[in-house]
Amino acid sequence: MATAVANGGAKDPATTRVMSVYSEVQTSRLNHTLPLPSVLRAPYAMTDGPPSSAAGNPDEIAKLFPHLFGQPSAKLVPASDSSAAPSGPLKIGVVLSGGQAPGGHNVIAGIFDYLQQKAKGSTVYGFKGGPAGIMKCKYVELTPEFVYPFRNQGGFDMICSGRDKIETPQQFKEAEETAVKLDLDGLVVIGGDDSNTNACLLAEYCRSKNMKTRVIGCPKTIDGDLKCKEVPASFGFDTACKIFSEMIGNVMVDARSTGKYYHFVRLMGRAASHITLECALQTHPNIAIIGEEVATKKQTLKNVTDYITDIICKRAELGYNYGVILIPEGLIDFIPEVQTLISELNEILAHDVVDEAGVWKQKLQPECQKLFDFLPQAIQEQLLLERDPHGNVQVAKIETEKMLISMVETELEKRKAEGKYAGHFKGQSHFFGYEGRCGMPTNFDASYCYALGYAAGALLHCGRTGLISSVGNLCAPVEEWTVGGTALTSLMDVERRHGKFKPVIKKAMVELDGAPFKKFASMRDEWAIKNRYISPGPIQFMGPGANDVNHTLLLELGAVQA
Ligand code: FBP
Repeated sequence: MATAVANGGAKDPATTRVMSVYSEVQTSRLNHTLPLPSVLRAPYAMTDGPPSSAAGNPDEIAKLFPHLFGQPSAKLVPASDSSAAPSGPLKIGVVLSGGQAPGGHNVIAGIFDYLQQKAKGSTVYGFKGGPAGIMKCKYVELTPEFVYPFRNQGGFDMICSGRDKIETPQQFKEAEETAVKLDLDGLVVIGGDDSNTNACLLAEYCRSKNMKTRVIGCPKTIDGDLKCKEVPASFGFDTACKIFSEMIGNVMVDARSTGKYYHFVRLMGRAASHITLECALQTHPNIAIIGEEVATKKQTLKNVTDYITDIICKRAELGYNYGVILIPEGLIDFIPEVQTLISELNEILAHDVVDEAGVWKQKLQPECQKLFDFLPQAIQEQLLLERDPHGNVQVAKIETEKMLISMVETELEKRKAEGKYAGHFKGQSHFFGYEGRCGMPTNFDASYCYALGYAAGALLHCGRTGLISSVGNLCAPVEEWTVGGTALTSLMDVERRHGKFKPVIKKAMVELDGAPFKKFASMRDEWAIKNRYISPGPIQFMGPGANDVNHTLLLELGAVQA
C-alpha cells in the first residue's frame, strides 16, 4: 500500500486511523456512494455572471481588494463535449481552518477525486494543523490510500485544523514561500467567516504579486452563520443539529419520566442562534431563547430570567415541575448590558494585568462594575479568559446555563416567599457542543461537502481565484444541485478597528422576519405550556429520515411554509 509523504517526519502512528477497529457503521460508510450534481458528472463549461459588488461599503472594499473587487461569480453549465474543459495536472494545497464540522473530510475527498478524474497527474498537499501548516510549510501529500479511511467519516483528523491567522506581512511572506516552494497552482481554504476573509486576502496578495497560486474558499461551520443567497448553507450545521436534537429528545423523555428536573441545555453556535433555533424546530422544547431576539428587544439579564421564571410558574400551576430550556452559546454576548461590559473588559485585557488586587476593575464604568459584581464568580472568571486569535470572547467556555439556573432559582425563591409560586425547581445543566462537531456526516452533509470539494477543484482548474465554492438548489435531489463560485469580496463589508478599515465577511444572524424564526414564534407559546416534545432519534443513513433536509434550509429556501 502506498503511503502518504509527509514532510517533518513520518505520520504519527498514534494519530492515524486504524480501519481494522472501525465499527460496522464506520466501515459501511467508507463505501457509501456519493451522488454528484449532474453538471459535475458530464462535460461542463464555466460561465461568468455580472460584475459583483460588496455586502457593504463597496468603495472601501474596492480599495482593500484592488485586484479582485468586482469580479463575477462563476457557474458550471453542461457542455456538449469536453473540448472546452481545461486540461493538465495541477498542484493544489488544502487546509482546514477553525472548528471541526462534519463533512470536512469529504470536501478534501471531493477535491482529490476531481483532480484524479479530470486533471490526471495532479498533486494534492494537505497542510497540517490549519493555516500554521501553510506558514510553516508542514504538509502531507495525499494518496488514494491516505484519503480512503476518512471518506464519509467525521472529524478533521486527516490533516487536523487550527485557528491561526495569516495576518502580518511576515506571515503572508511565509505563505508565499510555501506556495513557491511547492509550486502551488491553487489553495483551498475550508473555513468559516474569518477564514474565508483570510482566504480572500491571500487571493488578493497572490494576484498583487503576480503569483500563479489561486485561492478558493469553502463554507464550513456548524454555527450556520456563513451563508448568503448564493451559499445557502455552511456544511456541518445539518449533522451537528441532528446530533444535538437526538440528545435533546432524550433529555426530554428523561424530564417527563421523573418529572423533577428542568434541563437547561446550552448549545454551541458562538455568535448566532441558528443551532438553537433549528434544534427547537426539531424537538419542541418548553423554552428556547434566541439571542438575536434578545438583542433586538434590548432585553436585560433580568428580562430573560423573568421570561423563564414566568413559564416555570405557569407550568407549576398545571402540575409540571419539569421542562427543557434551550440556550444559545452566545446568549451572554447578545445582552446589550453584557456587551458593553465585554467590550470594556476587552480594552482592559489588552492593556492591563488582570490580577487579584482588582485595581483594573476601577477602570470599568460604574454600571459595568455593578453588573460584573452581580455575576456569579465562575462567570466573572470565564469572562476574563484569554480571547481567541480573532479577538472573540470564548463563549464555549462561559457557562451561561449555570448562571441562568442560579438566577432563576433566586427569582423563584423570591416568588415563593411572596406566595406567587408553589412548585419545586431543580435545574440540571448541559452543554452540547463538542459532541456534535465530529459526528459522521449525515447523507446531506456527506453529499454537500463532496460537491463543494469537487466544485473547488473545478474552479481552480478553470483558473478562478477569490471565489467561495457554492452549491445551490439544496432542497432538490442532489442531481439537480447547482454548482459554481461566488466572489468572496461580494460577501464583505468593513469594520473600523484601531482607526483602520478591516474587511470582514458579515456573519449571517437569525433573521426575526425570516421563515425559521417566524415558524418558531408561531408555536413557542404552545410548546411552553403543553408538552409537545419530539425525539428525532439518532441520525439515519438509510431508510426513514435518512435524506430529510433540516427545517432551517426547508424554510429559508421556501420548500415548506412557515
Ligand atoms: P468555527 O466558527 O471555526 O466553525 O467554530 C465553531 C465553534 O464550534 C463554535 O460553535 C464554538 O464557539 C467554537 O467553535 C469553539 O471553539 P474551540 O474549538 O476553539 O473550543
